[in-house]
Amino acid sequence: MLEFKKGVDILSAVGGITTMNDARKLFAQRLDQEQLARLVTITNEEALLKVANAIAMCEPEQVYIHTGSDDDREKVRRMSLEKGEEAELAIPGHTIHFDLPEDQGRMVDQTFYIVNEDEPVSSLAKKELRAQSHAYIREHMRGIMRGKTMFVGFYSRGPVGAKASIPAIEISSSTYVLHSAELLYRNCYPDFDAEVARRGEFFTNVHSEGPNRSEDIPKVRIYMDRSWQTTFSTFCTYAGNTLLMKKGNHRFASDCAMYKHNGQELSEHMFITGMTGPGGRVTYFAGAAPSGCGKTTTAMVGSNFIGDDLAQMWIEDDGTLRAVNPEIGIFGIIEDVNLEGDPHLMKCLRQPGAEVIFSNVLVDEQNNPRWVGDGDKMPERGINYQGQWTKEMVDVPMSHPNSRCTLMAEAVGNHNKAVNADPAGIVIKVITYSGRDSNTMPPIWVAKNMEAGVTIGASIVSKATAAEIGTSGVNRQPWANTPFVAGTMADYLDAQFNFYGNDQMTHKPVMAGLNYFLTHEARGDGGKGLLGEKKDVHVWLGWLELFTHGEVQAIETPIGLIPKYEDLLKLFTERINKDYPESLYNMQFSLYIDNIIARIDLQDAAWRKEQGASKRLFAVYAEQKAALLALKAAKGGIVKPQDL
Ligand code: SPV
Ligand code: MN
Repeated sequence: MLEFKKGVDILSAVGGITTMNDARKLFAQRLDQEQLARLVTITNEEALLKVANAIAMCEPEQVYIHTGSDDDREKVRRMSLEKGEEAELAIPGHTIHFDLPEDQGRMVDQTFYIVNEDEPVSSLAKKELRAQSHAYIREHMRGIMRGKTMFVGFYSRGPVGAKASIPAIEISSSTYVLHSAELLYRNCYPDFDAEVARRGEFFTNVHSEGPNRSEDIPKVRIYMDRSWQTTFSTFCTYAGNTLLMKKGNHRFASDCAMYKHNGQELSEHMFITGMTGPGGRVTYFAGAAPSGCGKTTTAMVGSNFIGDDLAQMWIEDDGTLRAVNPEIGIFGIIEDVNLEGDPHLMKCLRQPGAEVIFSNVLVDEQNNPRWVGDGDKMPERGINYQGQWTKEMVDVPMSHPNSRCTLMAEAVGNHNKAVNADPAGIVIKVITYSGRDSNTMPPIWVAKNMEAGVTIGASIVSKATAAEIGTSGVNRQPWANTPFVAGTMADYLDAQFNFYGNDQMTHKPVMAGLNYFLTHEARGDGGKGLLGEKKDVHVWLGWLELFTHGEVQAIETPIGLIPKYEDLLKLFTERINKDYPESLYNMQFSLYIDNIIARIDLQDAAWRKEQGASKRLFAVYAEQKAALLALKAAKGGIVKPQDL
């Protein structure tokens, strides 16, 4: 169990401001008239104390309240160029930002949950005792903004007024961080007070890049104070480590879902997208995938793209599962983004019109951004995050594999802005889970019931990617969300069962696994590489859309329901005009029973180490394994769909 507001409030203790009187005195000393006038709009005392303590702790030369106005946005963009945090590229509105070579992904080894004595946390998370974090922050964050301007912005993680939207304050000395915040989140300065009153809570984030030098990298810390819903981040700039309104606050939102609204809400690492089906109906999906596994691409395949990273979900009074996107933009991996697989996004990246921050790509001699897999001829030379790069440096990729593009979702052709702005939320009818699995699960399998659906999420395995520094190998990635869940895995599993199993949810979603990463090598047909291509996602989602409306039948297997060949063939033709031989279908959808059983055994063993993990999960594993063994005895180790 997590207790809120327990232990020393570190921001307040280091800042030393405890009364509104002192806060107002400090504002009068540190803010000019214009900024003071802006702060009048915010009356919530808890929020004002947070801001006052951040100022007292960081000691900036100036404070700038970002109201979200066009003027403020322009000012931050301009300052970012002047400071050199960003530089202009050839296309107007496009800029480049470089993070230090050591700061190219989430620094998992330097990211900690601040915990009170005896507070249990996830076995997959790093924690530090409150006293130690307190000492670190006191030593390294006091005066960290001397000579700099502190920016303070008030945001809503979701449409203002939506049940699961949570307000947040972003405080940083980095113009790049604030520029990104404005592209990715809804500035809700005029509504902030009302939103805090409605939701009864808000999150606070304090970041400073400090001198931004490689030599300070050992001092990088990314702290999440769960008890006080406050993050601290120092000596780094990569948005995943600094713009903590994203993953830092996603972690707090997960705490809220587990410990304040258990069985009523979930905070997921999921895209949200709508697929158009027969008669023009739009069916909305929410799907989880670990970082770097095609979540953005999948999301953009939809006819009504909403978001690519996060979903705040709840059960509405009418019994539907609703979700809002806490974001309004994309901080997407850019490697392998090209015209073929990502036409909508490519338009934003290659043509004028959208405001885009490119990070850690190569800038060529024409001042254009270039990245591995962009589909163009490789440039001779350019500048990347490590400095000069030439084509001869064959062992050094021109762009970092975790290079990113930051832009507003509304710039993307198929984004549905009105739906993303609706506080009523989006009715979600399909939930998907995926990972990088080269040899086991088929491209789609649908859970027979909610318990099996929760089990699909609990059993994601995936290969490590460049989004996280210091990870390698194939790892368990339950719900693709465990890097962001602080509570114990057993608590999280319960929260999942309680949510999907809640009787109030009378309109249950279809729950399915997805896997795009099966290889020829694993199926032994002599070919090389992936069995499918990016655009096949249109078919997988298209089939799920039909299935959800009962318009295609499926084949029953021990692991769930799989599509029939004829239905997929039709969709391959209709949706992407592509040939789909039955031999490929057989490679993709035959059950490789030993692999599947090995996967179940691994999951079962791992979950048994989690104290108090729900028996419901083990029951699903046991049932599936018994059915697989029976099938193997009857039909052999590799079973074709036609033989089921
Ligand atoms: C991810 O890595 O999952 C991202 C980017 O979405 S980050 O902000 O680093 O989490
Ligand atoms: Mn993500």
